Amino acid sequence: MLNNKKLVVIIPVFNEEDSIASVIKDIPGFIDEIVVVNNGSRDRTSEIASNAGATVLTEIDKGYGAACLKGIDYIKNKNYEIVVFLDGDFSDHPCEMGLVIDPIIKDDYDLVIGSRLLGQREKGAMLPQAIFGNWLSCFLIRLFWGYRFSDLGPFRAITYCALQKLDMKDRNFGWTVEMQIKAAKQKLRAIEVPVSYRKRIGISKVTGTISGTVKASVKILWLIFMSLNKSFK
Ligand SMILES: Nc1nc2c(ncn2[C@@H]2O[C@H](COP(=O)(O)OP(=O)(O)OP(=O)(O)O)[C@@H](O)[C@H]2O)c(=O)[nH]1
Ligand SMILES: [Mg+2]
Repeated sequence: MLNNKKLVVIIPVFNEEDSIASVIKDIPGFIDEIVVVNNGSRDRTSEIASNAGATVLTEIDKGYGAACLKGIDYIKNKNYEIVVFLDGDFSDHPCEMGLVIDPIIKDDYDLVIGSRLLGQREKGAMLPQAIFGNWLSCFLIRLFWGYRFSDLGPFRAITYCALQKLDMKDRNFGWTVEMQIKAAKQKLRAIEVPVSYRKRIGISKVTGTISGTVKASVKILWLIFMSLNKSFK
């Protein structure tokens, strides 16, 4: 609870047994519930997350977005006012959570993106393909919808009310860009704050692999261009 607002964190994970306990341990005490959504990990991620105090859910369908959607479904009727999304690989600094929540609490923003491009990055933490892909996506969002972002970073906070309005759909790599496009289209009050970023613990699932990078890039660009179509939801 912070300023009388109930807060929840949703963490999608897939085989993150080496990092998930560190992530949970560094989440500030003002967070009311930590929800870890596991997608068929073949390691001890669930057990470790549960022992560290998180609520652990299992999503059968693979995919980052599918896990986030499962978390959103779980929190309905729980009266949370702010939802924070965070990765489970310890690349982001969970102790910086106050930075992404502050603009909502103090200035009434709807959505806050933690920008790794504006913040301190450990050398090699973001690969060149990720930096370029993020730049291109943000350039296109600005061109098509006039909203200026510098990153599609996973560490972000949104009011529950805005999240419901966005009616998120993407079940894999398009999740972060979908949220930003819809925020721009619906003219939500959105802002970025600098966040720190370090090399992940454990094995990369997305930008550190060729197949993950290709699939994510194709999906993100497809979603951006599809979103130009007014009837695309
Ligand atoms: N639930 C779920 N989580 C996933 C899936 N794929 C990736 N993740 C999680 O999503 C987060 C981001 O994946 P990463 O492998 O870190 O991808 P990345 O940040 O682009 O690449 P790195 O630079 O290696 O960190 C991590 O917490 C993963 O465990 C999936 O299919 N399901
Ligand atoms: Mg990562």
